[in-house]
Amino acid sequence: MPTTQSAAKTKAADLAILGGSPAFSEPLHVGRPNVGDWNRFLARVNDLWERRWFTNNGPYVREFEGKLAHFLGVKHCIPVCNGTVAMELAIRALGLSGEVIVPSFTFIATAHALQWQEITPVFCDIDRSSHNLDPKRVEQMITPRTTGIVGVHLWGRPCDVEALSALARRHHLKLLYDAAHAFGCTCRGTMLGNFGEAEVFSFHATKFFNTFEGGAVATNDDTLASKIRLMKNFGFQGYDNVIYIGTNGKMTEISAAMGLTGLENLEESISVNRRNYCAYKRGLGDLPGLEMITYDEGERSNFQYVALEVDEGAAGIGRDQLLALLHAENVLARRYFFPGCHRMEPYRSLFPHAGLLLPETERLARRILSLPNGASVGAADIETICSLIRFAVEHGGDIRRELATRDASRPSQDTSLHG
Ligand code: T4K
Repeated sequence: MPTTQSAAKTKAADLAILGGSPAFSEPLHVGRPNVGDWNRFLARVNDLWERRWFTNNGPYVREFEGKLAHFLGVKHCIPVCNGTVAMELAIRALGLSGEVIVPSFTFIATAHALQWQEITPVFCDIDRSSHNLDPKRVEQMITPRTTGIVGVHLWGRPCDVEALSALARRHHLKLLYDAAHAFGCTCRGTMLGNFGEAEVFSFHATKFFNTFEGGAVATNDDTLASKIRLMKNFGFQGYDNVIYIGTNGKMTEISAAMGLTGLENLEESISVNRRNYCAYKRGLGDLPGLEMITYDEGERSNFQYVALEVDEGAAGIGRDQLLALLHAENVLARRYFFPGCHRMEPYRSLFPHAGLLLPETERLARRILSLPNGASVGAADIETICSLIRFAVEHGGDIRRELATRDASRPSQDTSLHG
């Protein structure tokens, strides 16, 4: 557990980036895993140890599968080894090819899962307030080669599922959702996992709910579900009979044991995230130039992401300066999802002008900052983080001047950070 160390900052020179002591003695991460009850997990590990059944659709994976489907109210929720493989399986099972429309403002895995199968991700711009695909822009990106749309429920906030399904129907396109952030979230009261042809979850360690590594494909389509079940196990039907092309996408028993334990703790994880989110909101709400994402009170959300937009003009400090300042204090905030997939390889070489069609994506990528959340972040930590940010905004001018003086005297120093 990180400990708050140094006294509050009273002048710019107290900041760690300008030579003061860091506010935290240990790094405070954005994605510390939420865990359930250690003894419940250990009991399951003992069982699987005794049973000598470690993978290949073992009893814990089967139990986990049933509990996931029940929780989501979906017919099938097939656990797999990670969210990226879940995406790849769903994309392949849906028969996507040619071009698929996808946001650029997402984790790189969304685009890679397409490109990996030689499908062209066509990057589409997002809506300024929802940060999700803008359906009007999606329609403009459709060509004769388009076979599908992949929407991402970014930060766990649902895409405009009605507009996207109407669009998909009208143009005979398949609709898949990357719901990596959205486990336990609803859209108009229905759990995400029930929309489009299929939806994909990530249960990676940094997600709100984790199985160490893991993921799942949720669908109400029986045929699609049986295809995915075959594909995740090399296409085996029975002992010696392969009836389909497949890969190894299986979840292990120890991951399922972690998932079963985490499910028992889900409501607690949500309430901790929500408490933290509200504390940030109270601590930062009135600062000029800073806007935290909001969650719809009428929906269920997991509150995992505390994402902040920094408007440099109004805040008096830029996003990257704020990030450098926080890192120096041991607050490892992240620029999820800077710089946008279209500015990463191979896409930036393949589509060097993609940015011209992505003004909202580029704007958000310059402003966004994700702050630490989860069970390992306490109220005192959040108070300290908020007071650091408040100090940065209130003393933006002094900080910029002092940094400029420092950089001028140490021209070889690079204060830029890795995204
Ligand atoms: N689609 C979307 C929209 C996604 O966001 C993701 C994954 C996927 C698809 C693909 O799903 P998976 O195949 O991953 O299941 C992290 C995660 O690795 C990635 O799963 C996640 N999105 C993405 C948003 O974040 P990095 O490169 O930021 O991870 P890393 O190692 O820097 O960790 C983040 C922070 O968490 C660090 O400050 C350290 C801390 N941490 C990390 C791990 C792994 C811990 O405290 N404990 C840990 O075990 O990508």
